[in-house]
Amino acid sequence: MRLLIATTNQNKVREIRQLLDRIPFDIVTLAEWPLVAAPEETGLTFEENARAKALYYAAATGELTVAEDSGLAIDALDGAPGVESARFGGADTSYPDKFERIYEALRAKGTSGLSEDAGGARFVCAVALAKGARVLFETRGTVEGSIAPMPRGDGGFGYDPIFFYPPYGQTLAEAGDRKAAVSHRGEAFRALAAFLQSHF
Ligand code: ITT
Repeated sequence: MRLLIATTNQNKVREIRQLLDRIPFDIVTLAEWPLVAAPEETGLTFEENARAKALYYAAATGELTVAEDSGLAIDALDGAPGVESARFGGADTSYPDKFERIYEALRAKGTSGLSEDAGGARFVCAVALAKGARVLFETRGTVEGSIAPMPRGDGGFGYDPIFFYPPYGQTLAEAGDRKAAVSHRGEAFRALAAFLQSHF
């Protein structure tokens, strides 16, 4: 059986491959379909976007397809950047600039940006599995944490340097291989792996 990991984000591909390394599927990626353009992401929720991406790529390729939509939700910013995480501050804005915008927004809310002041934050990962025009399975993973007072660490990707995970006493960018055990993506893709193993 083949399974298409339908994402344009190579950091996601790397993490998802590791999370699915025990399932007996041939993992394929969008590299096999260079002419298939990425769809617009217009959903208001992670779930809507994950379903839309899975159905779009399943229709375009004919493959059993998994897609995910993920992002960082900060309580003090009413859930921002949320579904806009990848595009926050503009598609070409670097992550250090995105971090600075987040610290600015937290200061504007009257918080210092420190964990206790800013309240909680979480990473969310909504996963959808599709074949043809049908969604076969959906799941969501989350990891709870807070915003670190300053970026730390150079592992992971995206917002990991500012996401402080209290049980580790580190940001997820400092957690190295320990990220997968607790991450939003880890939780969601372990549930997907269990579904695939029991249904295929
Ligand atoms: P695809 O839609 O092609 O999958 P994308 O990167 O555009 O790729 P999303 O719209 O789901 O995907 O945006 C996810 C963004 O959320 C990602 O680019 C990061 O900014 C952030 N993000 C998601 N998971 C993360 C993680 O594990 N660590 C840090 N940041 C993460």
